[in-house]
Amino acid sequence: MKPLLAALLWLPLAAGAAEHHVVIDGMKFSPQVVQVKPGDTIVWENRDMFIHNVTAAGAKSGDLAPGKTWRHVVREKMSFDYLCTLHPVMKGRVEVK
Ligand SMILES: [Cu+2]
Repeated sequence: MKPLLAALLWLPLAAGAAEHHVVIDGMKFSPQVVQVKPGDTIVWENRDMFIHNVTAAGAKSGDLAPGKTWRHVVREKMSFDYLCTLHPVMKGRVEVK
């Protein structure tokens, strides 16, 4: 994504924006479904002993080593499914209300 476009899409954290945590452990995302609002931040934390990633069309964490976290600000009112491309059975969903 071009820097200008990224800047235009970036929304300051509005009052009331929340932070949601998804733990990656035991080859699972939990909670598997997270419900958020635009402007909220989701933090994925890899507590597993393996490398995992969070991958969707508009959200790509890159590979997360054990102990790493990845923060993602939800900018659009659009729900999406994601998976770990290293272990495609690992799936999750972000529901944006
Ligand atoms: Cu994985």
